[in-house]
This record gives sequence, structure tokens and C-alpha cells, in this order.
Amino acid sequence: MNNPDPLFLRALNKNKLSTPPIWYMRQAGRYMPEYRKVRKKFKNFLDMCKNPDVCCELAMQPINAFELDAAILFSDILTIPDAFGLGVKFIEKEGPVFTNPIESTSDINNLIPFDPENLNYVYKAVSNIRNALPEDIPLIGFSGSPWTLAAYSIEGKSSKDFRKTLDFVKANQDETHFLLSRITDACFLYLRKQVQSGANVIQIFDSWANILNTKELEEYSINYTKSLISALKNDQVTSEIPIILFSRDPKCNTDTLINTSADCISLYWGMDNFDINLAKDKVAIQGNLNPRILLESKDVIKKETHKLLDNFKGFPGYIFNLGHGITPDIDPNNIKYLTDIVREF
Ligand code: 1CP
Repeated sequence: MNNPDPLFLRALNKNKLSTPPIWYMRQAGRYMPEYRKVRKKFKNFLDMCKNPDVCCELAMQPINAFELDAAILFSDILTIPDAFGLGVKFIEKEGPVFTNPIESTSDINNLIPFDPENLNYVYKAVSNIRNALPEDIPLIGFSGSPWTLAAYSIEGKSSKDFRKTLDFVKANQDETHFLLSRITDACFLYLRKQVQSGANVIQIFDSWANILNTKELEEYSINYTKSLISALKNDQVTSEIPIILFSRDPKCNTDTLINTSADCISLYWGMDNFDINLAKDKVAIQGNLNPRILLESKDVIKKETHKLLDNFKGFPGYIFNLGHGITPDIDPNNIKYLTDIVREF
């Protein structure tokens, strides 16, 4: 990318801007009719992710529809567990289901080595999307956090409380640490390859940080996210790439998130315990409109969005986004409306 100064990268560098850059978590997805049209052609969601041309088309859909300031790779965080041989399938209305989840300590000890080449389809999608994008629109590559990937791998599916995972972790602490370090190494190699293929920014999704108490969060999640970020910051290929950390409603204070050395913290909605004054000049901030607001009237959307923008006004390095992903029930016209009112503010 030759343009020195895309708005999104300026915000990630903690510059004060009159208009924030805008992108949305799950900006490509089921709420878009053009997505559903492509999705119909594939029975298994992961088969669609394994087609780099289709991933490129899907990543471009929200850019073309809403002229957003950043694109995100179209893929999924569960590509890594799939590459570890855990057999990830997506079942309609149920979500991801693993055919070989981690059920015992021997499953951890017998895990096959992670080969980043098994995910060549992802790197090809990255380079296709980078080639399709205008030069001044950065591309975000991503992975799950080690903790979130371990939680899915042990639970074997999604869950409200990940009870099975938490029981397993308590009973097998050393092996869990071994698993987390294996996944951390895999995330590093995977993200490095994404950057080599054209990703300009990295986002790490710790979507299940919320199920851990403060002590567990530090021990099983933050520690490994920190090592992943440190490995990326110390590698020649990735050292200059801004890193965004999304941690879903974590039970920790602001400094704990800042001390991960992420360049930007992506806030879950309603994270009122996060102190933006402490974050100022240390990290950029992304977020955090409650996506449910987008099911309300235009008046409510405008009122809540203005409230949020007032709150972050003048913050050096503010990126407009939602507090979590766009859900399938959201009307794309409201995404257009939201984008317009943020730019007009
Ligand atoms: O059938 C379908 O059409 C599948 C719907 C879908 C889509 C569009 C899934 C299944 N994943 C995705 C794409 C996706 N996932 C992207 C790229 C698209 C974009 O953002 O524009 C990204 C970045 C993700 C990341 C992802 N996958 C996360 C982290 C973000 C978050 O929402 O917290 C997580 C947790 C997943 C797992 C996942 N993927 C899909 C489902 C149904 C789930 C399980 C969610 C759960 O446990 O409740």
C-alpha cells in the first residue's frame, strides 16, 4: 500500500482526527442480501472460507456498499483448530461443532504439529482482497486469541458458559498451559503469513474472555495474548503492523488491557469500567455502539450514536465501530444510515 496516510492507520497511530475512521465487526455477513446469495451456493461454511475468490468477493461487499475505511479478511477464527485436525463443521442454527474436540490430556499431547501451510487458502484470500481493495483502504487480518481458540477446542462447540471447558481447565492446569502455548505459536505463524500476504493491520478476537474471573483471565488469556503480541512486535515481518485487541467484557482493569502492548483496544459495548482517560495517548480505541441499537428507530440510532461520539470527542486515535458484530437481523439500510451520521457529526 503506497498511500502513506489512510485515515484508519492515522487513528491507529493515535492521531486526533476530526472524523473517525469507520468499520464494523462482522461487516460481511448474513445481514447482507448479497452475502446470502453467495452463501446459498455452499452447504458447509468452512468450504466457502476455503475458496479465496469467494472470500475476496465477500470482503469487498461492505466496502462497496458503505465505503468503509477498512476491510477485514473474510474467514473465521476456527481455521486454526481445523488445521490442528479437530474437524470443524458449522451446523445451521447451531454454530460450530468439532468432530474431534480435545477431551483428555492425551488429546493435547497427541496434537499434530501446526503447519501454517495448511491454511494457504487464507493467505491467498488475503492477497486477493489486498489486490481488489483501493490502495488507501487498509486490510485487517485476524486470529482468535489463544484462550478463545482453546475454549472452542475443548468445549467442541459454542456454549453460553463453557462449563465443560472451565472444568477441564481446573482439572488439567499444566496441560491447558501447554495447549495454550501451542495455539499461541500457531497464531503467531498464521498472522505472520497473513501480513506477508498483504494484511496491513491485525485484530485478535478474545471473544470468550468474559467467562473467566480476574485471576483466570490473567493466567489463561492475557498472558498468552501478551506473548503473541510480543512475538509479533519482535518479528521483522510484523513489527510495524498495528495490533487491535478485542476482549469481550473482560473482568480486568484498564491498565491490564493497555499493558498487553496492543496498539488499539476494541471495546465491547457497555464496558463502562474502561477508563478512557487512562488510555489516552497510550492506545487507540475502537468501538463500541451496542449492535442492538441498530434494531431501533433512526431517531434512537442517532441519539445513541451522538452520545457515544460526544464521549470519545477529542480522543487521540478513536475508531468508530460496534461493541460486537453486526447480527443477521440488522437492516443494511441502518448500517448505511449509521455510517452517514458518524461522518456528518
Ligand atoms: O452460515 C454462515 O453464513 C456463517 C456466519 C459466519 C460468518 C459470516 C461465521 C460463523 N463466521 C463468519 C465470518 C467471520 N467470523 C469473520 C469475517 C467477516 C467479517 O467480520 O466481516 C470474522 C472476523 C469472524 C470472527 C469470529 N468467528 C469470531 C470473533 C468475533 C466475535 O463475533 O466475537 C468468533 C467468535 C467466530 C466463531 C463463529 N463463526 C461463526 C459462528 C456461528 C461462530 C460461533 C459464535 C458463537 O460461539 O456464538
